[in-house]
Amino acid sequence: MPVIVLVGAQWGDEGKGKATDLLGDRLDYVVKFNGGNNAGHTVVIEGEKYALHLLPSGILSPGVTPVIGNGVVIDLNVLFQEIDGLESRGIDTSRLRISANAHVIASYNRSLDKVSERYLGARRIGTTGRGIGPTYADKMNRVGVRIQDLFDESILRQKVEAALSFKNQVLSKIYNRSAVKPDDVVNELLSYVERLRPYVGDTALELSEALDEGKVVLCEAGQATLLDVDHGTYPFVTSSNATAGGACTGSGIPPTRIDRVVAVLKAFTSRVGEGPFPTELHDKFGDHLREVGQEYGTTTGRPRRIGWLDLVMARYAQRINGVTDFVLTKLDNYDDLDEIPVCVAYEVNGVRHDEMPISQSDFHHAIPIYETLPGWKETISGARSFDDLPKEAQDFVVFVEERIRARISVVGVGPARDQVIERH
Ligand code: 2SA
Ligand code: GDP
Ligand code: MG
Repeated sequence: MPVIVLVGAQWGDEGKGKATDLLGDRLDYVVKFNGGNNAGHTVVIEGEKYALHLLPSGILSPGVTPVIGNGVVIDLNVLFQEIDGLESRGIDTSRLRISANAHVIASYNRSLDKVSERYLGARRIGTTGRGIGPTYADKMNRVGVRIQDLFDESILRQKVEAALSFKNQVLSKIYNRSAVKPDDVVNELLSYVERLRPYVGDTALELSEALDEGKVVLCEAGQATLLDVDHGTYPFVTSSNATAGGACTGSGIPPTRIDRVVAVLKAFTSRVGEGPFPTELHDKFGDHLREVGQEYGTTTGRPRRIGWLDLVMARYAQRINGVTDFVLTKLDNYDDLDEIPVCVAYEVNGVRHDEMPISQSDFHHAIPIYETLPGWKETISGARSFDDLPKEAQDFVVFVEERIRARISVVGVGPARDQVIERH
């Protein structure tokens, strides 16, 4: 009954899409359990680049059934654009399954995301503007619209009217926007129903039956540990649970069925949006890593903020997710550096912290304590075994592994599917 959960160990964009793709031929199901089209995974297969947002990365592996779980929020326009885009490139998307309990991102929630960011001004979160936060807020407020509601027009109308009765006050009185007409929202959502119908089902039941038959399921997180609404750098987080626990609530798979948790750790750190970032670089090294790593948002194209690898954060990710294996990505992006600083602890108000400080203010003021490792100054993208790596690169991997409480079982040395080293 193997269930593997795959999470990001930092602030996202660690290379989760590629890690999922790598496991593809050993999987039967790939389940997306949180977030929505705020996510962006880039996968390169045979020189072809695929940017996925809403669809699970497993959609690219022919033998895999991709599932959008109940914990996901769905923008239906984006869903069908993504399906059409893949179909036009010869990728079969007919296996897709969508939970009837997943929530729908209505147009008014996209508007609210954008206007609330504008009104927050300097206190903004730096969201992707996709309506993620307001849609999860509706879910918790119990005024959300679920996929199943689309199949009963009168229920759908009641739900949209209930949601808008309050929101239209906010939109018009606070944000000075014109009120949204319930009919317009209902008609837009109903226009997707017939295309949606074949994909929708009780995915929790389907997954349970698949596991009883011995199938292998991967639950793939969107965003990452430090963006988790409970365990991340709140309020500079997304609005869902991106850590391993979210895999259960967001898919209906019980905790007792999970036996591996794989975390993807990038060899340096990136972040998009606002919020604290102790190892952030504002110098030529940051610019260099952004360029060699092509660190620009897959969804919004925003330049990502860049910093050195932070092992305090990686240890935290190990603990919060119960990580059994790490995938270390983008080691090749260090090829040109003479030396590589790695953050091993923080200093806050003169006190050393080996664990994440409990208070956000302390985290804001954390000063990294670095150990500096020698670079290897050669191209490693052709390495396919650990022994192919130069001694300094091997030492870097071992140094990291000794400080993160779990083995590094895969090392990424380039964006392509085969540019990896499997270690154990
Ligand atoms: P939101 O839109 O409410 O989820 O934004 C809240 C915070 O979560 C961050 N966030 C992300 N961080 C990194 N990558 C993400 N996905 C895209 C990508 C980002 C892009 O893979 O490149 O294209 O800009 C992602 N999604 C959400 C966000 O920056 C806020 O800090
Ligand atoms: P995700 O959101 O975690 O799936 O990551 P993104 O796709 O947003 O960003 C990761 C980027 O790194 C993608 O463009 C990948 O093709 C690329 N990538 C993944 N692993 C490696 C690696 O080991 N080396 C290099 N150079 N690029 C990688
Ligand atoms: Mg991404």
